[in-house]
Amino acid sequence: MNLPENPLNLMHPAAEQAQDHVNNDRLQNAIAALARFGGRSDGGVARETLTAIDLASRRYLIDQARALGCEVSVDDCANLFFRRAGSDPELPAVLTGSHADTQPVGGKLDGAYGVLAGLEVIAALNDAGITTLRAIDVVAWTNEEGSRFGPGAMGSSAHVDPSRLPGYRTARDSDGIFFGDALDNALAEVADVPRRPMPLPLAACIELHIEQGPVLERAGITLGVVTGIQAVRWFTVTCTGMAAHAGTTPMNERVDAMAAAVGIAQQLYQQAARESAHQLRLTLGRWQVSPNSINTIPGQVTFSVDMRCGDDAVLERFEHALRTLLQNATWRGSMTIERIFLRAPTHFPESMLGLIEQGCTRAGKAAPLRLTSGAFHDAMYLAEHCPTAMIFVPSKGGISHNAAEATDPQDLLLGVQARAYAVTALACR
Ligand code: HGY
Ligand code: MN
Ligand code: MN
Repeated sequence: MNLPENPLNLMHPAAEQAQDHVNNDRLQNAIAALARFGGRSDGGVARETLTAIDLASRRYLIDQARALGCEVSVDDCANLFFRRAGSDPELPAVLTGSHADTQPVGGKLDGAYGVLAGLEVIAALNDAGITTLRAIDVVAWTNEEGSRFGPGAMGSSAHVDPSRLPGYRTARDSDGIFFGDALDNALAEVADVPRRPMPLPLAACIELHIEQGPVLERAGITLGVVTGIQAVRWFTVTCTGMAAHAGTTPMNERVDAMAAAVGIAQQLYQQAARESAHQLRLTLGRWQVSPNSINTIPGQVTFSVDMRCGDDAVLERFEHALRTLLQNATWRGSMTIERIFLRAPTHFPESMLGLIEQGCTRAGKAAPLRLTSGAFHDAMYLAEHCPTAMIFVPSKGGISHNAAEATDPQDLLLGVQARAYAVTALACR
């Protein structure tokens, strides 16, 4: 049987056209423009969720989407949706996009690339004059990072299961502001935008994101087909002792919260080293000390625990070890633990991976690499709602959650082209 010259070419003509109309200058200009919202002198971006800067960036995205002819809507968790209509309004839409909030010191691409690439796909479809059967929704999820209000991925998880939202509203940031109040303020700022119910039925979801790790770069391969996302758990541990004078209090009479916290931390790192064969990753990223004075013995220390692993049983074992450490601590003060985030491993369906591979192969003219995501993403919740997949592009030096985060512009282009192909193919069936 004579196979067509390039079987991919006969797969999705509209998808090829969309892929070929992606415009790199437009994409790079969009990335630079959004990065100005919270832009830092070191080239990084500080745009934490629902801050004034984030709200300003949302208004910018709404204006950009409307200029592309999109219909804009917002749900009860302030997730923004930019819709390009399809020919059959009854059919569930294809969702793409990511998040626009950043870490306190983030980069220009984490999340933002995925949102702006979604708008670029719409611009490419407009340029190509393509009408898809299904609508395409580009989403900007609220609070994916979880750095200001924990847990992460609040917007996407609340969208697929609204029963989560009341609990999220009680989360507080380090200034004591409730997420619920920040959310109400954000919704008031977009009172002109129609509200949409959550969840809405969706045909499929594709998220495009930077890898934020070293795998693609070390493999020398530009495009990644993400097969799944590792499990994650977050905790806050609080050690409460007694504040006292640094100079007058003998060492053996202290109830020093920092000494206790550091002792627990050291034992956690030793436990993590024992699990290194399972690639367990431990981060104690945020410390709050009270009264945080150079010459007062800390009365209270709260620190965060972020643990990740592809094998949930390892996290279960590690959490048990952490709780046992706290229970057995021989100390006159008190220690409490609160789990604020738990997500089991995510696996994306093979049916989606094949299409993503087609789009990546045609864009990159080379086979993409299959890999698991070390970072979590909103796609981990969408995967429980509709057929979902992710595309990665490399991060230079594997660096992210850092002002130095960067990806080669040509790699960014290929990622958008791969996504344009897959999203269009899904929206035409
Ligand atoms: O923490 C994460 O994995 C994501 O980048 N917010
Ligand atoms: Mn992200
Ligand atoms: Mn991130």
